[in-house]
Amino acid sequence: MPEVPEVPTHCPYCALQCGTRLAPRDGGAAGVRPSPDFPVNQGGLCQKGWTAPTVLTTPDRLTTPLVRDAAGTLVPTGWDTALDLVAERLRALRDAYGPDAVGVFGGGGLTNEKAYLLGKFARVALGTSQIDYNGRFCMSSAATAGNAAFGVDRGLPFPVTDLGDADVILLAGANPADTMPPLMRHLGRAALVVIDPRRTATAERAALHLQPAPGTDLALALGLLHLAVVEGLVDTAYVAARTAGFDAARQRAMAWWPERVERVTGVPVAELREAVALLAGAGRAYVLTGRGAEQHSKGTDTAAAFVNLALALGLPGRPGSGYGCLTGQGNGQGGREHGQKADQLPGYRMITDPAAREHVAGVWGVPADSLPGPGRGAYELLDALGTPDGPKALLVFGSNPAVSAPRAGHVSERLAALDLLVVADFVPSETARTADVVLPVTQWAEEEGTMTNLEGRVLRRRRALPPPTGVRTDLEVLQGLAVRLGQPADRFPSAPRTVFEELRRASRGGRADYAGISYDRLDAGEALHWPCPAEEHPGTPRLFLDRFAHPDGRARFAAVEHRDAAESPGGRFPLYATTGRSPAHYQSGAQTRRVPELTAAAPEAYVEIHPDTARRAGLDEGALARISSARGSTLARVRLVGTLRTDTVFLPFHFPAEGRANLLTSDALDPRSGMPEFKVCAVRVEPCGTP
Ligand SMILES: Nc1nc2c(c(=O)[nH]1)N[C@H]1C(S)=C(S)[C@@H](COP(=O)(O)OP(=O)(O)OC[C@H]3O[C@@H](n4cnc5c(=O)[nH]c(N)nc54)[C@H](O)[C@@H]3O)O[C@H]1N2
Ligand SMILES: Nc1nc2c(c(=O)[nH]1)N[C@H]1C(S)=C(S)[C@@H](COP(=O)(O)OP(=O)(O)OC[C@H]3O[C@@H](n4cnc5c(=O)[nH]c(N)nc54)[C@H](O)[C@@H]3O)O[C@H]1N2
Ligand code: SF4
Ligand SMILES: [Mo]
Repeated sequence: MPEVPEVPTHCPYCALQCGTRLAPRDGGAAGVRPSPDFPVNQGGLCQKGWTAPTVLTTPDRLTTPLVRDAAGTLVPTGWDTALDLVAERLRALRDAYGPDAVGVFGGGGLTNEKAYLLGKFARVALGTSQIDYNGRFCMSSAATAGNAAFGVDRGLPFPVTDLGDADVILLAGANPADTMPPLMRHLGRAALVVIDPRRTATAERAALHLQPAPGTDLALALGLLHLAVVEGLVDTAYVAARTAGFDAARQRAMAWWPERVERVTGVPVAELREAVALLAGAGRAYVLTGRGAEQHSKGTDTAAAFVNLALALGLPGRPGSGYGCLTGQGNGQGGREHGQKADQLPGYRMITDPAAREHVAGVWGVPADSLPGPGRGAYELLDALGTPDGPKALLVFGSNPAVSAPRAGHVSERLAALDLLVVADFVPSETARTADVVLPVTQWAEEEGTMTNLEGRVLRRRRALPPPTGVRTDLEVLQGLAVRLGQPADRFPSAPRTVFEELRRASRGGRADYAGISYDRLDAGEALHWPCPAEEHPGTPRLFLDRFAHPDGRARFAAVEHRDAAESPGGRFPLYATTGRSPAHYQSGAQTRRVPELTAAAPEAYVEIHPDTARRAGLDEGALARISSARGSTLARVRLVGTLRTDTVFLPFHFPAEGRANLLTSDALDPRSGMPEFKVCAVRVEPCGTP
């Protein structure tokens, strides 16, 4: 039998976008192996990447549209029937209540082409302002802080391979040993300073582990800046030449003397001093943040406080040093550039900017004043569903909010209150199962497109296999709906290459400029990081070497102040709960819970708890615990962890039904970014069965 050639592509999951080679096999399933030559993973893959092809042939793969019948059952139907029905009901709702009666919820896993066309579909075909996406739950705090400080938001303004030469790397609330395992090969040389309430696999490898109480990083970062100032470690020449606003930021930090920081965070003064000495003493140093520092009602200010520290030490834009945040989802970077955000148009343009509206409307061939204004952020959008002023219909592409949204019990009620819920997915996710119409779409290995990884590098996703019969691409679905809503078909092309060509024009001159990037250049093997304004331009692997993106070229310090989390432990809820990830599962688990190897590694919801805390609650290893907050309660299997703080429990959010960690989390939001407080709430823990 002739050998089928392997197809070079990338893992479907996280923002590392590890390079892979996919070997098509009989029956549609495929074997995968790491590309030996992709610099980001250098031959490594995590267990999720190795097993990703399993989801392509999962037994419950969606292969036909489903429509809920009068008896409440989802029944198979044809594409024309399903799309006609959706378009007809959307039109009726729009006629009755206006265009904002229809909402759209996107995702950071969508390709650039899908994210772009989804934003255009909302603004042009539906005319709604009510579009946002799950990246609001992920990168919004870091993005807001990055835009304010540097004038542009690219998670890592340098290639990940630069980290390999660092002497010291501070990781604030990131656990890449579990969340991006192949990244660890670039962190092997550096001394790591890890800030995490848990002694994670990453913290195990650290030179210094600071273990603050959840929600106190802002005080910690202010304290580190304080020490840098009083110990004369500030790079005054850099601060004078390249920044603005230092004095106001320094004044705030002066109130955070080390003993006060120890009192608030629980981190001993000696460790604070050691952290600053390590960072300031390094020739090449990086400050990186993850969701642990950012997913708070003060996440933007916290990220800004870590930026302040990096600026004071002269790191951003210095060769071999820098500041960055580790973007999470596969296309978490590109997904926040092309217009699926409530306040944004393609090219990272703002929807309130008249010049941006003119430019994008010109590319779209519509009048600028026909474009709606900014809509609601992701949580506010979900919270408004089915209310008198809120959307009556929601279209979901690439998210599973019934599991992953904060205060998920309430969000599930809002979803149920809709007149029409439409979900495009390839598996019956928990959200899809509650929908009125389910549209079955292709997966990564069955479609073409581009993704932008955590270092701003644009990558090609390639089709290696035919999709199952009956399945359409997201782009085909959007085109089918747009045409039924009265749009010309060529305004909503379904060929990814055509969509990308339009995206290039729409992004031209914007903050995230893709004008010079083409499928041909990418297919020829060029490494292209945006901005790339022209065909002859080599792309920009390293930003800020000469200037920051503000008009005066200077980075901005932010004068930020610590504040408490929305909820503190006490009374009926004496413990902190924090949430995050386990190595075996991805996000809401919709994909990875369908992979037997991964389910064997982590079969059910669990809670990490200190043995002393467990004993006081009457819980042993392996017992089923009920964890309760003011919102609701979750059931999870006890894992005793002797290195955890005694005042804190940890739950992963990958599990469905009564195992959802988000039944506990609150609706507190960051006022600047709309980021939910996933990382802090107050809980009680008790044996399951206790009334
Ligand atoms: N296995 C796996 N990998 C993934 C994903 C996945 O779902 N599973 N998702 C991808 C995505 S979208 C993302 S966003 C990234 C996220 O990657 P990370 O940011 O590394 O992941 P998290 O586990 O959410 O949070 C990191 C750490 O923050 C700590 N933490 C909790 N509260 C606090 C706090 O108040 N302060 C500090 N300093 N730390 C705190 C947690 O203990 C946790 O170890 O991972 C990506 N990779
Ligand atoms: N408690 C707590 N909650 C959290 C977090 C936390 O740390 N703690 N982290 C938050 C973060 S950082 C994130 S990123 C969110 C993520 O949470 P979700 O938004 O729920 O992300 P996924 O589970 O990846 O959901 C993606 C869904 O879309 C489908 N899908 C994947 N690719 C495509 C595609 O190309 N097209 C279509 N149509 N469908 C597709 C998948 O099958 C899956 O059902 O969760 C947030 N929720
Ligand atoms: S680290 Fe991320 S991109 Fe790499 S194999 Fe694992 S999930 Fe895939
Ligand atoms: Mo994320």
